Amino acid sequence: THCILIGAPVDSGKRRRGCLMGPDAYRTAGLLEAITALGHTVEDLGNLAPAEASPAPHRNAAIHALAQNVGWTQTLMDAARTAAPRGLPIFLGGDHALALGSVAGMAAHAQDAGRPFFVLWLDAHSDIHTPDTSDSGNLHGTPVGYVTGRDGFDAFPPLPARVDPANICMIGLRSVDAAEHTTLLAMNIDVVDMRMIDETGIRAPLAAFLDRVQAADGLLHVSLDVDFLDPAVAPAVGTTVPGGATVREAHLVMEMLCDSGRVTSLDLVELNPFLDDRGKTASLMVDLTASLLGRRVFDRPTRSHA
Ligand code: DIR
Ligand code: MN
Ligand code: MN
Ligand code: MN
Repeated sequence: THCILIGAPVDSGKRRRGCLMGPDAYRTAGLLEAITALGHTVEDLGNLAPAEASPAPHRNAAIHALAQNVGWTQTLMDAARTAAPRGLPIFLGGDHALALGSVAGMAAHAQDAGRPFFVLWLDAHSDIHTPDTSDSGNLHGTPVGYVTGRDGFDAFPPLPARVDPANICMIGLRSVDAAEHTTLLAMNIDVVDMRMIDETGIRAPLAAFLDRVQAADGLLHVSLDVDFLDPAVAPAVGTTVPGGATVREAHLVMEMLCDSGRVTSLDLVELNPFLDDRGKTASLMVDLTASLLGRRVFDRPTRSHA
């Protein structure tokens, strides 16, 4: 696999600062070396900067840094579309607002390629707000709302391709706002909360989703929010929520994704190195990326997740 690293130091999706240091923390933690050691080639596009944008103020006065988020969305949508035909883009965040651009761009790529497009959202949060439903005004809570074509994103670039809510699976949920709850049920999105993981294990719901991707011969984008993980093992995130995925659960997800052979793009988001403990969160995210790209202790007898 040819991996294309796209530095996206987006720090405009929420008020607490520090995610702009994320891309360099991943490089410092050895991401390029880990990818190369697995036999892949890697190309680092460096850190991008947001396009200029000057949208009118949004009617929700709480919205934070609208112009920067609009600019980043354009930049990253274009970067995704350009990179995807050449390899596997890995978006080094940066906060989750980067996914307005990365996911929209990958969806456009899938449409160009005539392939169904699926999204796996690994997060404590469902991020399906619109600028109108967001109480916090933090646009990192809106990428799924944007890519599924919800109303209220007039300030943003028009969506080149809408993501079908039936093709989205969210795993790790444990902080869902009331307005999001209603929307998730109405849109019939596949939601796997922590209770379900406790009851069935993380393997069963992921295997069912991957079977659907396989049956459709789809392209799969994975969006990994640091707060998917338990804050005890991944403290470097502004929005910690107790009771997250364990190190082992997260590795199993990545190993199953690798076995599926379906992943065509990846976001690594919400790492705030300012809050890290001697780089442990950055290092864990690099190790998880390595599992996704083929690192394993021993091969399994078959490479199927079924
Ligand atoms: C939260 C989003 N529901 C909000 N929080 C996130 O502000 O609307 N944290 N995405 O990572
Ligand atoms: Mn998120
Ligand atoms: Mn989150
Ligand atoms: Mn909220």
